[in-house]
Amino acid sequence: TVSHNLGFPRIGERRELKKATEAYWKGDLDYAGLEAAGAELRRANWAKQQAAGIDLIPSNDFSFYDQVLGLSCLIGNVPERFGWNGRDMNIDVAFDMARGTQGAIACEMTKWFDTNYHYIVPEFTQNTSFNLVGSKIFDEFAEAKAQGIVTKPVMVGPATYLTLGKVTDGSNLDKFDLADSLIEVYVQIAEKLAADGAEWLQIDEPIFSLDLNDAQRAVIEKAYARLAQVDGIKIMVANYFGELADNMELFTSLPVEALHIDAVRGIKEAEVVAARLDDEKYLSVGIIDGRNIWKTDLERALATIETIKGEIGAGRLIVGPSCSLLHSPVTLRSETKLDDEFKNWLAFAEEKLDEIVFLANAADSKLDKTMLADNKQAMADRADSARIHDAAVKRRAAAVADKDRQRGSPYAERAKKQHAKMNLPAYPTTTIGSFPQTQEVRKARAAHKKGRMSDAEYDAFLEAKIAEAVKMQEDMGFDMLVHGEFERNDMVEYFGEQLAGYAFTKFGWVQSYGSRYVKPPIIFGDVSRPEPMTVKWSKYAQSLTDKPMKGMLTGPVTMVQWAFVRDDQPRSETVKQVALAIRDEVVDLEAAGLAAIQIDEAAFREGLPLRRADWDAYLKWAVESFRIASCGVADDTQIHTHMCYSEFNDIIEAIADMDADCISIETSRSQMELLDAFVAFQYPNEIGPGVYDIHSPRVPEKQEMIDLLKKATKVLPAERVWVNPDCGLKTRGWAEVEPALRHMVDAARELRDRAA
Ligand code: THG
Ligand code: ZN
Repeated sequence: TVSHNLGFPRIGERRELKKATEAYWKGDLDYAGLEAAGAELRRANWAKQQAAGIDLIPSNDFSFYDQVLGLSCLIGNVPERFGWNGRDMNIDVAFDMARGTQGAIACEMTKWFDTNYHYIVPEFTQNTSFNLVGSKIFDEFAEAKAQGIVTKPVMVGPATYLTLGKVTDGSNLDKFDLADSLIEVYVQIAEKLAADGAEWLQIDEPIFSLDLNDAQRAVIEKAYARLAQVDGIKIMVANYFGELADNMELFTSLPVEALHIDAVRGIKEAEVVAARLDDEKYLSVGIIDGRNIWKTDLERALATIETIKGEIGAGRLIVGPSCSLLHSPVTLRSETKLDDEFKNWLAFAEEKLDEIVFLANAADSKLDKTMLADNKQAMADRADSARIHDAAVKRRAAAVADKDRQRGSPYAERAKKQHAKMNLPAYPTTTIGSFPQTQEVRKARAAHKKGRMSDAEYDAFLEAKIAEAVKMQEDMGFDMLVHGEFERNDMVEYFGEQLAGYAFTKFGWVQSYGSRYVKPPIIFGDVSRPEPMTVKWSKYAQSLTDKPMKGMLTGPVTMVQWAFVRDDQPRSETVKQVALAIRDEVVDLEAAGLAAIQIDEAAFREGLPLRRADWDAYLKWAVESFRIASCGVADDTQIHTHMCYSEFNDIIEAIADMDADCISIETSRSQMELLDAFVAFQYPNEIGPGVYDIHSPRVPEKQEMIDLLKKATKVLPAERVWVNPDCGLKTRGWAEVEPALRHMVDAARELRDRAA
């Protein structure tokens, strides 16, 4: 039995990758220094995996930015606007594509399947050709070999690559027609790796977890029939993030030496796949959860492994994680602040390696009895720990009834009361909530956290920041104000820290995109809100102005989507508990005099299951949870929500069902294209189509925003249109934000004047 890993986190135990790349971008570290930092991370990761006893150790799982971008560079797929010479590949080309240059806007980035990891979207045009111009995959193989390890190089597969990219030249190019030339480059890569001495090549095709069309199936069939002709290297095709479902037949008939399945999300199918496998193939059983942080129930996992071994024999059995460990934090060893009982329930990437090796050994009759006994004890401790179970929370969740998911009156009546109460003008102006998190703000938070700034000093600091923000918004002429969220770190971390049932790590970072990482909270138990979380700041902000202040909260789906979630109850149950906790906060904000409350659901679309068959069930509980969170208020309290860049067409009905009084969405990048769904559906409530693209440092002119608003009011009733930026402003600087917001408010005024 072979122990196997699909990928190891590349960020380092102490975010060394972030520090090196950001220093390189700033000019504080030269290229040699950057390469040295990368080489050290790779060396350490290979050494760790070797020491743990992993047989099949990955290479090319490292990247300074993103592995999909890395593939684009390997095969020379660089958009023309970057002025690349077509021959010499280096890391600066990748960084230009990821971050943009003076003359060329960055490539788009979007979520990697249903994770919080973002990849750089490949671009295809009628001029696209693929050539093997990079050497990273070979260099890293050689590097590991010099370290005494024959690794298994990893790359994203051709069908997945074509699926994830988009045609950008407006032509009618069918991107799947590029398959033939793309496949030939894969053949060259496989041949060269074979010549270099590689035994295995892992090709990731997670699109097997999606509903596939004929074009995708054709690419898969062609690609692996062709790659099967390459001698001297064994190919493993990996599916992860879901079941194979109706792709089972196609997957199991691939003419390759090994298949990897996600035996966590696809546990129901694992034995079926094993039974269908022909006598030649290896099966990699991804039974250790690469997406979560809980210890595996080793006894249960071993039972599955034994059954599969019974089907295929130990000689063809491979044991691994469900997916790359990229999505797990690096090591529990650093978490010296977590108490031992809790820590004993967890396994991060390093600890998962031990679980993999345990299972592979056990399958070969080398059972580590001590480890098994300890694991059983940990499972039992966690299952009936008093820290997990809160009878009051469970009772309350069970008692939720229709009336708790219903506002007092329909939107039309609520709107009248809200407008009478707040007396807003036409085209009311507001922002999404956060203002720039400046060095000053970050420094103060860090000083407070380290005890160098007292609670009183920190509170005074935050009050001063809020007062500045309120004054600035009043001066500019905003109609609905926000307090600016200076007290918050991450929008899920801040709330999680104040909720019962949540835990926090100190170093549990996971890459979100490029050098940006998040530290997802761990939801381990029944969730409740012991005390108000934001009321103090919102109430203070409201006390400074006669204009309506908007309370700012994160919605239940997003709170759970961006956390590590307990695996001992359905996700929907956890979301419901979080919804009730948020509801308590909403009701308290209303009582404190806030006339409007925004509940952000930035990750609502991201939580949508990968397969359509699962959508309805998700949307039902996702919408219900928003309604539980928001429906505790009177008709004249205005509920807002916000969703980040999303494909809304598929879910517009569900969005309307959420019944927020107003939704703000990203539309400016697409020149209002995303509004189409709202128009076609005749979205009944108020909408704030973002008119200012906050993802760019560019300051938009007043006239541009007037044009966008005119476009919007052509298709939406003017009396239901709000004026706001695309998204929160926390990642921007005041130098851009201030003029941009002035232009935005002026744009709204001009439209208002013209209408009058
Ligand atoms: N929070 C969480 N997930 C997210 C976002 C978020 N996923 C989608 C999107 N927003 C990703 N965007 C970002 C933007 C900035 C950062 C991370 C993800 C960021 N991180 C800091 C860093 O890496 O320096 C660390 C975090 C901090 O300082 O608080 O800036 O907003 N959960
Ligand atoms: Zn947003």
